[in-house]
Amino acid sequence: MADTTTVPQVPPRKVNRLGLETSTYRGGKTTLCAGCGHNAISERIVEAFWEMGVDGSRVIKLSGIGCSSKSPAYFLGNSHGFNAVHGRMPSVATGAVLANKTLLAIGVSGDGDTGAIGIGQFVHLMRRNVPLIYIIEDNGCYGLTKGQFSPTADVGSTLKNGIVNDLPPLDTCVLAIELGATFVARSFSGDKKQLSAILKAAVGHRGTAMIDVLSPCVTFNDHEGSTKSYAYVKQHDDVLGEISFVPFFDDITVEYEPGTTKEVVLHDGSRLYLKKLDAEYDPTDKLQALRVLHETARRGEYATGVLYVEPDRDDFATLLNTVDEPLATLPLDKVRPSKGALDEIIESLR
Ligand SMILES: Cc1ncc(C[n+]2csc(CCOP(=O)(O)OP(=O)(O)O)c2C)c(N)n1
Ligand code: SF4
Ligand SMILES: [Mg+2]
Repeated sequence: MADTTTVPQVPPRKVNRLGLETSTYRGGKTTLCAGCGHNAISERIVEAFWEMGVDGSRVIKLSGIGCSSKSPAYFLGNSHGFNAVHGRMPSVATGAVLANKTLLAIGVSGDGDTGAIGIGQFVHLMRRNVPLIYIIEDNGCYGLTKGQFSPTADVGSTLKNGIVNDLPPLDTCVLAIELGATFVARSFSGDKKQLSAILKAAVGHRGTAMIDVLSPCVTFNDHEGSTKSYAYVKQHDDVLGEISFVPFFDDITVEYEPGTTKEVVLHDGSRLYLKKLDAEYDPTDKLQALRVLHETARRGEYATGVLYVEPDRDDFATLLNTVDEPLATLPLDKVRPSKGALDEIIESLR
């Protein structure tokens, strides 16, 4: 009798250019609240790093303290990690990338971690153009300590118990542009397509890529009266443009209409395409970026997209001319003067 059993079809494994599946880019199971915007951001990081074919063993993840700062535990499980003190991640990140130029660094902070206790460190990180993707998971509150207002909470927004915020907010994008960051973007945790394109472009950038991601806290800041809730952001999101991103290892085949799309060549040869709403929008124009941010803020809106890019400035490690080889693997004779050289110095001081 003929064999009628059919062999079940196994779908082909979807792998990236390193032959890895997305599962390699995941981390531990999240302990954040279900629906927290921070979880969606971790998902986008997993996707973007997988799509870019980043080697996880070359990545260092850094963070401070907060629900947001717990996120690196939930992505890139095969990478190096350092959970710093509250607001002090920038100095640890600076040390790490100076000691090892071969690392790709990604830092996750919160609006409290960055805008309150860590504001001094943030300022110097931005002006130094440290090669680091710096993500602020911005929910307008201190989620981990039960939802107090953070420095990015808008005037007039309310806590769950009705208390009204009467202090003006910091705009981290305005600050980053003013301070010298060379890639500044804002997105929304619920906008998969835009956030994914921005993250991929940030991976291709050499210098500080500062991304402020509006990320509603569903437990303490997703109610009426909050300007960082899902409903509010969806209604007041002024998208700057549709972004296409082509990694440098792919053929550049993206279609775009001349005159409506801005092409930006990133440091590693990757290209970022911004489809502009406003034909005048040029992400390399610093003054325009600041004007757009101020104008949208005045209307109670958030401009989202890549707001500013300066692809050609030297990053901090290049500026300091640090060695290419990681300090940890440099042989002793390269990091310590020989006895003869030391004796000579001592002799010259007599
Ligand atoms: C030195 C120090 N001060 C205060 C705290 C308490 N604390 C922990 S997290 C946090 C705020 C976190 O807010 P944010 O950075 O916005 O993160 P979120 O939890 O909202 O994601 C504060 C004040 C601390 N851990 N260490
Ligand atoms: S408290 Fe808020 S910020 Fe923290 S995990 Fe829950 S939803 Fe997210
Ligand atoms: Mg917060």
